[in-house]
Amino acid sequence: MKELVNAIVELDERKSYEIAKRILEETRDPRVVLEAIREAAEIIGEKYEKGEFFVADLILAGEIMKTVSDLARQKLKELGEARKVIGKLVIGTVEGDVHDIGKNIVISMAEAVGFEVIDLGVDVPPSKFVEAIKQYQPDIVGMSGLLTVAIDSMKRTVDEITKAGLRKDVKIIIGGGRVDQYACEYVGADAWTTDAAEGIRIMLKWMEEKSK
Ligand code: B12
Repeated sequence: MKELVNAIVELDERKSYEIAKRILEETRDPRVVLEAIREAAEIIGEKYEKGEFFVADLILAGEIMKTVSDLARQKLKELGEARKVIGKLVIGTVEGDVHDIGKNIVISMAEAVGFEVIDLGVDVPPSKFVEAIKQYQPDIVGMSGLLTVAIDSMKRTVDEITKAGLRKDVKIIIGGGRVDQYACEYVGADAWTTDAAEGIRIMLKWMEEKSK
């Protein structure tokens, strides 16, 4: 795994792709690759903060992480194929934020455990979340955001959902690097996480409670 983290941080796309492919062939465990992406993102974020990396590096890093996570997502899809639908999830990256690598990992994991997922994409305004809840009647709404300003977007989105009279119909989970318990309470969400696997566990628990 360390080898993959290093290759991503060195911004070597070909090497990252090859190592990820080898890990998936040898272990058949996409979590190893996803964990490497997480670790690499932390290091890249720190380098950006220190001024060692620039926006161009972030863009390249984003592309490499996307290539590698697509490989892991493909594997997750294969592993989850035969499952029946257990619930419906509407998810999007909130308004003002275009980071979507984490969101897409959550989508793959959710699909792998049996959720039907409606992906609203990135930079999603509150009104689009509201429309999607009316149209698809999901059990859960997931909001992703990595920028500090995304927290306010999440709050505006939850407020709009409440104003539309839909808040009681859905559970809301927020995720991404900037969220914590304080943000969760401020936003008015039901749960928060910075880890996709934990997010899936929370969603599965909600579906289990609902089916009782
Ligand atoms: C790659 C990257 C980019 C790429 C994004 C490409 C893409 N398609 O997503 C590009 C180049 C576009 C980009 C742009 C910018 N970025 Co940027 N970016 C990053 C970087 C390096 C990695 C993000 C990433 O993909 N991480 C890997 C994924 C797997 O992690 P994750 O998203 O946290 O997701 C995990 C969990 O949080 C969780 N999760 C996520 N969402 C959800 C949702 C739900 C419902 C659940 C359950 C779970 C969940 O599951 C995932 C897996 O476990 C981070 C650094 C960092 N440490 O995060 C900076 C970072 C987020 N970016 C930053 C900044 C400043 C910017 C720019 C403003 C730069 C600029 N000057 O233009 C722009 C903003 C553009 C915008 N409007 O959104 C800052 C944010 C600072 C802040 N506090 O606001 C960071 C933290 C870098 C830094 N240290 O300064 N960026």
